[in-house]
Amino acid sequence: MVFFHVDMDAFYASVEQLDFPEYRGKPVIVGGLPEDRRSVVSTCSYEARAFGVHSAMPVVKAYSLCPHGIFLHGRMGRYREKSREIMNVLCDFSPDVQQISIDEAFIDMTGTERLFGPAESTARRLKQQVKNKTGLTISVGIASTKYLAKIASGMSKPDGLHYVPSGKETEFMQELPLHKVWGIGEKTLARLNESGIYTTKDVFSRSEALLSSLFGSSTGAFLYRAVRGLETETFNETAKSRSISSEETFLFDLEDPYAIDTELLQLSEEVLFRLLAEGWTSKTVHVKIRYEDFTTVSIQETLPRHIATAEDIYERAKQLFYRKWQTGRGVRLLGVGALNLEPALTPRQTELFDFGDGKKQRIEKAVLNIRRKNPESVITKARLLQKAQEREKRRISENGTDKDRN
Ligand code: TTP
Ligand code: MG
Repeated sequence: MVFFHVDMDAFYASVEQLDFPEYRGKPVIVGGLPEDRRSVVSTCSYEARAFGVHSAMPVVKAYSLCPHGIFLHGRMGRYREKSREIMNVLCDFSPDVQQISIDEAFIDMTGTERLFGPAESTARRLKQQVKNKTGLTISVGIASTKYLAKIASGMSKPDGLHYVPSGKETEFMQELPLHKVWGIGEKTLARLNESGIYTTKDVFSRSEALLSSLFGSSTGAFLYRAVRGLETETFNETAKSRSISSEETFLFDLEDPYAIDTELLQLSEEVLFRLLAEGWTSKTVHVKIRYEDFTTVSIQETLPRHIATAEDIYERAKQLFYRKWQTGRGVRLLGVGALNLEPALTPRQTELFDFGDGKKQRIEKAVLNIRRKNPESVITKARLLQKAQEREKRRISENGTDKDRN
């Protein structure tokens, strides 16, 4: 197996530097203005990282470290647009692209060598194409498992390329500092240290039984496999909780139903995009709401028939949202997901066509294909624009303005 993991460099900040040449070569900090008291840094350019600024740091702290930095609110729509452009380029290299966040994806490159040549030179070409077509740089990790590819892409950021040759997996892991082992967070790291384990070699020398007795069977098994460079359960099809979701934290809390609906539509589109791309279907839609004070609630519903279109997810998500939402309360994060995934194209899915959704679904698929070839933003925008117009019409007729005019 050959996997690429692709991760954009300082993604939001790089998009700002791309769109505003005057920011290039300067410390750019995205997340909020110094006077926004409670904002946190989403990300910052590598120039700002030199001052110790990093993601999730309060903007106020970033300002004290880097007072001459360029502080910006984010432009999520634009980042999504660039994200899609990048994913389109990746889709030219393999039919099997699994996007896992706004700025990263796995590409299954197994068996493409005959077509493209050795993995490393293909990765170089991929980097060049992303640069040419989107103006942005990426870092690529190449390895025999997704897990290792993910770690490898972080090895020589920015604009990096790191290859873990087949057969060298264990060696690679054993040279990795423990805190760079993906999946070991601060808590696990502290507990490992308490048990006298400081390096990946220390983990390697412990038996799975011992690791399991110390950390529980799932963490134990994870550690045992991770340091051997074996595929962990993280991205395995079998262990996948079989759900696909998209969520978004907002720079400003949303209170306006129109803004909320627009976000729900975008999230629904992302979920459908991934369902189609990965060949899944589902009957269960899930909505997550995080309020301004971080309380988080969720609601889900299973309907008798499968999701067929983005509108389908959107309509269901909207219903769920308004059933759960405490009207008027500021929404900090929204998530939409499809749960209990089933492989698409099972005989059951033919029922879709009985509900007259076949055409819609074919359109979605066509849109998906167009998106893969062209910047899809145009289509998304057209739909969101149409929504805006519909809403405007509704508003006018609700207010009776039409009649008043006549
Ligand atoms: P990352 O890939 O973690 O960070 P990055 O692309 O900015 O920098 P690099 O990969 O070169 O280290 O996250 C991708 C984007 O996600 C990032 O540009 C902004 C957003 N993000 C947040 O909004 N909050 C966060 O805490 C993190 C980590 C990322
Ligand atoms: Mg990144």
